Amino acid sequence: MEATLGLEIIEVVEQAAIASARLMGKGDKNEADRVAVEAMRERMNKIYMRGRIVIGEGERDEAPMLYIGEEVGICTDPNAKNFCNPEELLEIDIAVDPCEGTNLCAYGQPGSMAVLAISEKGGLFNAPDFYMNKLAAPAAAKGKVDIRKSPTENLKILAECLDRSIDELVVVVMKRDRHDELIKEIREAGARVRLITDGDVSAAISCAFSGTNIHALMGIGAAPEGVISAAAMRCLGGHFQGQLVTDPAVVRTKEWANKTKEENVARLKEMGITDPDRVYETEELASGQTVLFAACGITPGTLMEGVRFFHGGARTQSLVISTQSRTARFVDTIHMFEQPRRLQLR
Ligand code: VTB
Repeated sequence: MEATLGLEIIEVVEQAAIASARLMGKGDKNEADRVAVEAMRERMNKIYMRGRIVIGEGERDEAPMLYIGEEVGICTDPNAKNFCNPEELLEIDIAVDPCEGTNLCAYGQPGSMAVLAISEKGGLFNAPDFYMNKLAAPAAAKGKVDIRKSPTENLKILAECLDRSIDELVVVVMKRDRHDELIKEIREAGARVRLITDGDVSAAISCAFSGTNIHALMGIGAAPEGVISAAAMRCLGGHFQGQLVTDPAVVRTKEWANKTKEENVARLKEMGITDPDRVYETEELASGQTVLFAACGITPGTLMEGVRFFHGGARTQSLVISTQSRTARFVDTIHMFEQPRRLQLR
C-alpha cells in the first residue's frame, strides 16, 4: 500500500494546500475550505486505489464532497477489475482535513495545513463529530504521561522523561474559555503555555519532533482531528490519548446549546460507543497495520513552510510518514503551472 500511495498522497495534500493558499488572508474561511476540498478530491480520484472517506467534511446530506462514506479513487469504478490490479483493489480508509485551521488560513495566521491519514479498511477510528480531550507528548514520555492524571502530575513526569525542569517545558493549549482552569494549572505548575487560536493537529505532531520547542498539547479540540493526530503519532512513536467530551457545560457551543449530557451520551450509544468516558490510546484511534500520514503547509507553521507563489509556479513543503517506512520525509516541491514551462529553477 505504502509504495503505491506514498508519493501520490503528497500530491493530494500539495494540491489542497495550493488551492487554499490562494485564499490566504482573504477572510473567507468557507471558501478556503471549499477549494481545498475540491482540489483534494480531484487529485485523490486520479489514484489507483479503492478508498472510502471515514473522516471528512461531514455526513452525506451536509457535505457535497468528501462526505463520510464517499468512495474515492479510480478503482471504485464499477469496471475497476478491467484496469486495476488486485493489490490496488485493496480497500483503504481515509481521514481528511483539506484545510485544517480554516480561520488561520483566512486570516493569514501561521499553522494551517492540508492533512490526511490512510489505513487499510477499519484501521482508523470513525470518530463522531464530538469534542475530544487530548494529550500529546514526545516519544520519550509515551505511556508515562496519562490523560487521567492531572496536568501538574503530567508535567512532572514529562520533565523527568525529557530530562529538564518544568519551567523549560512549553505546552500548547487552544485559546478557549473552557481552558481557563487548565492554563492556570499549567502556569502554576511552572511550565510555559503557548496559546493558539486553532490548529491542534499541527501542535500535536510538533510534540514528536525535537527542536520544535513544543513538549505537550493539552486540552479539548475536535475528535476527528484527534484521529488524524493519532495517525501521525502512531507513525512517529509519540504519545497521544483522547477522551470524548459529552458534557455541554464543558464545551459551550451553539450546536450543543439545547443538548444535555444524557442526550449526547445516547447519541454516542447509537453510534456504537457504549463507554463515553473511555480513554482512547493512539493504537486504538489509528489501529491499522499500515498507517500513512501526509500534510502540506498552507500558511507557515512549526514543521513546514507555507505555500509560496511566484510567477508561473509555487513552492510547497510537505511531510509524509508511515508505520512502515521509519522515515519522516519532508518534501520540498516546486510546482510549475505554466505551459510551456519556462521556469528557471535555482
Ligand atoms: C478544533 C481543533 C481544530 O478547530 O476543532 C477547532 O481541533 C474548533 O474548536 O484544529 P472550537 O469549536 O472550540 O472553535 C481547529 O482549531 C481547526 O480546525
